[in-house]
Amino acid sequence: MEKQDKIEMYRQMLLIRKFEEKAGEMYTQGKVGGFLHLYIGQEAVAVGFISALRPDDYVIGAYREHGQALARGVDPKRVMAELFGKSTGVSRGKGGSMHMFDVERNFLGGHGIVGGGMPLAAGMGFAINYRETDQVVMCFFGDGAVNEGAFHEALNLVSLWNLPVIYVCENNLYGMGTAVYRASSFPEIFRRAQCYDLDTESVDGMDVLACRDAADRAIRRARKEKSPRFIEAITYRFRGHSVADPGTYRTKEEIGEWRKKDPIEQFRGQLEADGTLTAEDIQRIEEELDRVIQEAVEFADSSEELPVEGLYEDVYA
Ligand SMILES: Cc1ncc(C[n+]2csc(CCOP(=O)(O)OP(=O)(O)O)c2C)c(N)n1
Ligand SMILES: [Mg+2]
Repeated sequence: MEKQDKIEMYRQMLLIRKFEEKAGEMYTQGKVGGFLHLYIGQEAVAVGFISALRPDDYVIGAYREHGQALARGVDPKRVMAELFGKSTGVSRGKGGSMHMFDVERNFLGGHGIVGGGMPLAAGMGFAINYRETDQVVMCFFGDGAVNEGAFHEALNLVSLWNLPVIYVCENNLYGMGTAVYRASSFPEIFRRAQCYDLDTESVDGMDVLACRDAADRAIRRARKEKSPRFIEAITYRFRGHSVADPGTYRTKEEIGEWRKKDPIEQFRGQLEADGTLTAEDIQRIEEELDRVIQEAVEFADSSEELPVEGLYEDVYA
C-alpha cells in the first residue's frame, strides 16, 4: 500500500474520533436531539473496510453508523447537520443519528432495527447480479444482530444465490448492556455463519491494516466469483451504548485494557516508527481536522430546520 493511502487512513480514523467527540459534546449542550450512538473505539473497522471499496460499490450500516458514513466520504457538515435535525443534513434532518443516507455515495443507511440492514444487503446483492455488474455490497452490523431471524434469512439467501455481499459483524462484545456470552449460544460469531456454507473469518478490529487486508480479500472474491463472505471484527466501544448509558455492566479495568489497544494510537505509533508520519504531518492533520469539525458545527448550527410542509416530502404512501 502507498504511503499516502496509509496517511489517509490515519486521517479518516482521526476525523471520525474528533467528529464523535464533538457530537457527544453537542448532545450535552442540547444541540442534538433523540438518540446518539458514538463509534469511538471502532474507527479501524469502518476505515479499514470501506477504504478498500470502489465508489460504485454499496455500503449499508446499522444505527452506529456516523463513522461508516464519514469513511465513505459523506460530508461531515451534512452528517453534523443531520444530528442537529437541520434541513441541510444528509437525510434532510428527518433521520437523525440512526438514519444517515447518501445516495450519491451509495451509502444506504443507517437502520434503527437491529439486523434490519442484512436482508436489504442481500437484495442489493441480488440487484447487482441481475444487472450483471461487478459491484459489491458491504453490510455492517453489531453482535446483537446475529440473534435476529433476519441474520439467518439473509445469510441463507446470499449463500444459496451467490450474491456479492460482504457481511461485517462489529463484535464490540456487548449489545446494549448484554455481553455476547450471555446472549449467544456460542460466542465465536463467525462460526455461526459457517452453517450457511459461507466463507468466514475473524479479524482484529483494532488493527486498521488487518481490517483492510480482510476487506481486500473478500472484495476480490466477491467481484470475480460472486462469492459472499462473513467477517467478524473484534472491537470495543470506548463509550456507552448511547449517550444515555450509565455503563454499570462493565468494569473500569476492562475499559482501560481495551483503551490500551486504541486503534488510532496503535496505527499512529506504527506509522511514526516506519517513518510514514512525521511530527509535522501529525500536527498538520490535527489542525486540519479541528477546522473541519469546527466548520461542521457552524454549518449545522446556522442551517435552517425543514419547514413543516417538508414532512410530506420523500414519503411513500
Ligand atoms: C429488532 C430490534 N430489537 C431490539 C432493538 C433495541 N436495541 C437497540 S440497540 C440494541 C443492541 C444491539 O447491539 P449490537 O448489535 O451489538 O450493536 P452495538 O450497539 O454494539 O453497535 C438493541 C437490542 C432494536 N433496535 N431492534
Ligand atoms: Mg455490540
